[in-house]
Amino acid sequence: MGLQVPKIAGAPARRVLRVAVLGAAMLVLAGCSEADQHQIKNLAMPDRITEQGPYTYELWKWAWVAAMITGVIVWGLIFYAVVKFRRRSDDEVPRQTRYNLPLEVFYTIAPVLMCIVFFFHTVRVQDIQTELSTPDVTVEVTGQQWSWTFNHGVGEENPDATGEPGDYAYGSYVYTSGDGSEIPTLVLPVDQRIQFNLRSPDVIHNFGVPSFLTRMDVIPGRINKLQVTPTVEGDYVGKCYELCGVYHSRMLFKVKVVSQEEYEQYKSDLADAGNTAEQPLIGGADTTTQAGLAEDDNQEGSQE
Ligand SMILES: [Cu+2]
Repeated sequence: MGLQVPKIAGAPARRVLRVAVLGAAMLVLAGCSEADQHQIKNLAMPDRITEQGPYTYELWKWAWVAAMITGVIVWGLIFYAVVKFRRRSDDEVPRQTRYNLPLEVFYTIAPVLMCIVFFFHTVRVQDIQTELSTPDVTVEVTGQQWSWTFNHGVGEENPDATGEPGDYAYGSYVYTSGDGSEIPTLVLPVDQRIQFNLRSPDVIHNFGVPSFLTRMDVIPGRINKLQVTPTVEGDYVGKCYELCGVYHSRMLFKVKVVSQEEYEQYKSDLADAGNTAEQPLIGGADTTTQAGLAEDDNQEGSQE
């Protein structure tokens, strides 16, 4: 209705316009592949594959709902004001000072209430994501410039171990470590509560798997602990979420959630390959190579 079509062209031009609009709409819709539709349904979040993931997703979803309700109210008020208080004659000057007490009380209290509700639910979900209970499996993870080392324990687990040197959860370990030419794989058993003990020998990294819908900083000098329970077998990806230096982009890793038998098999394959250690490789002098760099161009970091 608001579109200006040249008068001389008349009806044919309108038809051309209609076809053009229809064509454009079809193109846009056709651009929505199945993957896009899946993304839209997920509100741009990855599929949840852990017990803890859905809590993050629900928080995200309801934040969207709150934002939409706020949007509808604000848009409604804008359009109402535009129409109701439009200028009706050229020399009309509206009264310059005016207020509406109920409206002002509303737009002071509503945002405060929203912040309180958001805060409450954010803390609730954060508590769930950072909760530490007795783990079924403990994996020692080292984020070193510029890759990851994953240490899997062999034998009985001591769930009360602190992870401090001399107090590891297992008596011996098998490990895998990535470097510039190889992206490491983190293999995990399904339906087990897994604790990641996160360590860094150099700078702050951040351990994250999008499908877990959680992540945690990896900070030199301390052990950060994160627990998740993967519930869906499959292949996923993970990465470092902290801009940690020049080769930060190399800090990718693969995640494979497998059955308990496959997990045991994986660990014995690592042992057969000679990747065994009495204590987990936690970086510093223990990290085998300065990942990603040639021997002679080592930078200060994990080889120290
Ligand atoms: Cu990093």
